[in-house]
Amino acid sequence: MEKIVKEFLAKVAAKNPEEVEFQQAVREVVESLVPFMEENPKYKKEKILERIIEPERTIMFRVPWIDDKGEININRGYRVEMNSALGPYKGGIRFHPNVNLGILKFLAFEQVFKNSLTTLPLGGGKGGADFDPKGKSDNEVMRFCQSFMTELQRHIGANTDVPAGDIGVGAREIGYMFGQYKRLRNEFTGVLTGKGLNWGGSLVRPEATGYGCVYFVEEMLKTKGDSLKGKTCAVSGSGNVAQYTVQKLLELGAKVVTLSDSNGFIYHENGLDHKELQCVIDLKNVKRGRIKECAKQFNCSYYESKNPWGVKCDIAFPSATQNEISGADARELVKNGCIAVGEGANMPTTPEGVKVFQKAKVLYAPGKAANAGGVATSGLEMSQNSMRISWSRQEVDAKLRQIMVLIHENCIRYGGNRDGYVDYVKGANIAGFVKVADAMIDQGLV
Ligand code: NDP
Ligand code: 2IT
Repeated sequence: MEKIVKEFLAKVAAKNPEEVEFQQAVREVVESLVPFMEENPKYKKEKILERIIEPERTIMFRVPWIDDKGEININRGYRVEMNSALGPYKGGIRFHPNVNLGILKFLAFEQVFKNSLTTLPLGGGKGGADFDPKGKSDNEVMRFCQSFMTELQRHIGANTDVPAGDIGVGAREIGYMFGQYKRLRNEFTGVLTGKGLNWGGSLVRPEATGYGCVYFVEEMLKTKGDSLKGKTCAVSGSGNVAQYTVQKLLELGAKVVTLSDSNGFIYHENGLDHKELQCVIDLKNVKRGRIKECAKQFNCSYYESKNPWGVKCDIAFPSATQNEISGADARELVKNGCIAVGEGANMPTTPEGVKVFQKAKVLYAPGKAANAGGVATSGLEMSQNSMRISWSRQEVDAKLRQIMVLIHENCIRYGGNRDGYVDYVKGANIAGFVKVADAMIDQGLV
């Protein structure tokens, strides 16, 4: 078995050199799937694994724009249309200076499995640009978004490919991109999700990734007769996912002791309260400042150039970026008594870190299961757009909750071990794979 995995991964590495994050994401999935495929030879015969790692289409394009000084800037834009077996390509857009093809291919690949897990009819894709929104004026961000969409619009559509937000892309950027799409195509359709509430957005979409992640962790704890009440939680990041993870945790009686950004983290020994969270939301979404600025105001500590994984906590919620928990960080978390991890971010734990958590029997929920609530609610936004109606907050939240419960059940179905430990990685990978693979077989050699 190990030989098959090794040979397969060697081919992937040779064909996609330098795309280290993509290779990492493929490796995790292949390690889960090869034993399953040995028992189900039809997938082997149909070469599903070989097909599923190759994007159906990759688009790369020039994005020229003019900054406030009148200078010309050039960025590189991308859309990776990975798999449309289950529905239109669906997945976020990331604006971050480190964006490259390998990172977007890893994200698009993970998205295929995640979207399959949601139970909704969604294919998988991801896009973005190596644009850094930090320090840019609203006008600069708008000009960039308009230029980006001027090219992207010819490749997407409500029934073709439906982008959304991700790192560096929130309500502001979705607004600018939607406006440009509408202007160029002269049509008002649900071509993007995460839209404003007045113009086709869904209630609970902004909160959905964080809320969903907390619901998933709640389900994991339930299997041990435990709950979130009174648990000390460490959260990383301070953007969309982190903010609403904290909000739901506070609602459920947990204590949140950390938040971070790419410069450092704050440690709040007594736990953040709702008022302080509101300050963070305002700081990050309106003033666009640094998390450091909260430390003085909240009378708590700030640690420059450090991540939060050295603090004592019961549960970790990595909600910033890929590979933010190393093997050493995972060992530190386990040593300090961490019993569960809910990945709000995509692939935030290194392969070594994942092994540490699993060996210590930590309840470990990989991103493609734990953070699927965001894209699931995007799927609900698409349904509402198609029907031209809006569901109430309660309706959307109930559907989101139900989807997270279903994903959790599916992970147990495929990932439950004989000793009672649930391998959520294996469970999510196999459960996500089966639906896509069967659809690909049904649809012939495409
Ligand atoms: P935001 O842009 O709103 O926030 C990102 C946060 O992560 C910021 O605090 C940012 O700090 C920090 N961060 C970003 N890059 C790095 C880095 N290289 N090192 C350290 N910190 C970093 O993004 P989201 O909250 O939307 O996304 C966070 C994660 O969740 C990502 O992995 C994303 O793929 C994932 N995700 C998002 C979903 C969504 O619906 N938005 C859905 C599912 C997953 P700084 O401001 O300093 O850059
Ligand atoms: O990683 C993700 O699932 C997202 N950024 C959300 C994608 C979406 O289409 O809502």
